[in-house]
Amino acid sequence: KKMVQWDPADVKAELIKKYPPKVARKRAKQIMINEALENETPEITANVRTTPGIITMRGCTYAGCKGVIMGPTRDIVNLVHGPIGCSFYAWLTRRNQTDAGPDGDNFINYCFSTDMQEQDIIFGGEKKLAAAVQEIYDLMHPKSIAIFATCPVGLIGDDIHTVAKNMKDKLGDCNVYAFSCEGYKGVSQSAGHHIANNQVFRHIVGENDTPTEGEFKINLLGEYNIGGDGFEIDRIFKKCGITNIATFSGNSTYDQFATAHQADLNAVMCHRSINYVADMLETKFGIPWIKVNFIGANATAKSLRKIAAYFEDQALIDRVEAVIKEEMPEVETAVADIRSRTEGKTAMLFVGGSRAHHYQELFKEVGMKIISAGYEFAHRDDYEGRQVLPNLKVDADSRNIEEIEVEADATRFKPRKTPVQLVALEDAGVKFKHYDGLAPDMEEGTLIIDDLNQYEAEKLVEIMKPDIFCAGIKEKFSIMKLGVPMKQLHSYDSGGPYAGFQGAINFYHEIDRLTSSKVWTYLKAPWQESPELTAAYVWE
Ligand code: CFN
Ligand code: HCA
Repeated sequence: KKMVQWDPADVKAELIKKYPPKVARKRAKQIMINEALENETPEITANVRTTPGIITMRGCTYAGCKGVIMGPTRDIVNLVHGPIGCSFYAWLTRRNQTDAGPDGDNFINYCFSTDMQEQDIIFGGEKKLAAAVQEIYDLMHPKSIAIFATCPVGLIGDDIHTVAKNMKDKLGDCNVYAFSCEGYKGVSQSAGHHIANNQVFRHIVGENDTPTEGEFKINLLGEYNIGGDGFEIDRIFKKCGITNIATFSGNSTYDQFATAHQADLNAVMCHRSINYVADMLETKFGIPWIKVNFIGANATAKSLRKIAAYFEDQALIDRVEAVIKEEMPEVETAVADIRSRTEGKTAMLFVGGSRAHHYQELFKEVGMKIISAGYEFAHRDDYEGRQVLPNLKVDADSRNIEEIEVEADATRFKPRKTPVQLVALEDAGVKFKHYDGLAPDMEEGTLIIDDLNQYEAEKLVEIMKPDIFCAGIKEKFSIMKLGVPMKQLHSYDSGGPYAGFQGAINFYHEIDRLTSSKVWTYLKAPWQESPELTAAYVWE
C-alpha cells in the first residue's frame, strides 16, 4: 500500500495557485488545516456566495426547499410554478423512498408543474397557477397542495401566497400554501431549507389535535429516507418501543406534520436542514431536541441510548440495551470480515451539510482514515459544532413567527469565541446548543474545505490519492476517470439503506467492494499508455 505524505499547507497552496489573487484570497479562507482541537475551534468561512466562474458542487434554493424538505412527503402534492425544466430535472432524482401501505396516498412518482410559457412570463402566471391547483384537487383530492416558485416567478412577481390562500378558502378541505423558494434566493440549498421549515411550521404543524398513540413519543427531524434509511431507523425504533410520530420528512404524511406537536422529544438527525423546525417546536410547544446520528452502528447505539436516557424509564433503557445486544453481533462479524482489507485506507468526503461528517463514523468503524472533508453549504456552526439559538419570536396564541433572517450571516460568530468564552457566555444567560462538529471530530493536519469545486476536487485527488472519494453525481465521473473509486453519498448510487445496524453492514460491504476491486489498476488514460499522445490530450 502506498504511503503518500503531504504537507497540508503545500496542498492548500497548490489548490489555490491558479486562481486570480482576489479569488485565491477568498478560497484560502474556506480551506482550513485542522488544528488545536481541544482548546479552540479553528476558523473557516462558510455559507458565502460562490465566486462566479467557479463550478460549484452546490444546488439552488429551490432544490433545498422543494427537492430536499418537501420532496420526500408522500401525500402532499408538490406543485412547481415555473418552466417545466425546473420540475422535470428534479423529478425522482433524490432516491427518497416511500411506502404508503395499501390505502395511503402516494404522489411521489408524479411530476406536477404549471409549465410556464413566455406568455405567462409577460402577462403573469397567477390564473394558470390557480387553475393548476383546481385541476390537482379535482383529479387527486389530496389533503394538501404545496406550491413552489422557481426563479422566473420571483422575477415577474406572481403573488403565489394570495393564490394559495384563495384556493385554500375556495376548496375548503385542502390546505394550500406556497413557498417563495426561487433558486436565486440564497447562496445554496440552505436558504431553501429555511423557507420550507418556516412554512411547514406556520401552515401544518399543530393543525391536528387528534391524540396520537404511544408511550415514548418522538419526532425524527432531518431524515429523508434516502435509499430506505428511514425504514431501517423505524424498524429499530419499533423494536425498542419508541413511537415516531413524524419524520421530517422521509416517507412523511400531512397528518404526521400536523400532529408533530404532540411529541415529547425531537431527535435531530441532519441538523443543518432542520434546526429551524427544532427550535420553533421548542419555543412554541416546549418540546426539547437532542442531536442524534444513525449513520454508523456505534453512532446508532449511542443515539438510541440518548433517547432512552431522556425518558428516564428503566424498562425503555433495558429494551434499548437488549436491542443493541441483539443487533451488534452481525455488525461485528461484518467488520471482522472486511477490516483486514480496509484498515488504514483513506477516504475523502464532500457532501451537502451533514453527511460529510456523519459518514466518517462508518469509515472509522472499518479502520479507514478521513484525510479531507467538507460541506457544500453548511454554516460555521456545523463545522465548529455549536449553535447559537436564534432569537425566535413565536406568538403563543397564533402561528406567527417573526421571519428570521433567511440568509444566515457568515460573520454571525465573530468575534470568534473559545469554548471557555462560550461557557462564560452561557453562564451569562446566552443559550447555546452543543453538538458534534466536523472539525473537532477530524484529526489534526487534515484538510477541511468548504464549497469544494470541480477543479479543486480533481487537484486534491491527484495530490492526495485517496482510496475512495465520496460526493455527488456531478463529481462522480471526473473522479472515476482519475482511476479512483467513487461513492455517491447523496443518492447512494443504487444502494442503501446505510443507516442503522443493517445499513452499516450494507455500507461496509460496499466500501470493501469498491476499495478492494482491482479494476482501477487496469484503468489507464491513453496518454499514460502512449506518452507520445500527451500533447494531444493535456494542454496545460
Ligand atoms: S438527504 Fe440531506 S443530510 S438534508 Fe441536506 S444536509 Fe442535501 S440532498 Mo444531497 S445528500 Fe446531502 Fe445532507 Fe441534510 Fe441530501 S449531505 S446535499 S440538502 N442532504
Ligand atoms: C440537490 C440534491 C442532491 C444532489 C445530489 C448530487 C441530492 O442538492 O439538489 O449532486 O448527486 O442529494 O439529491 O444533493
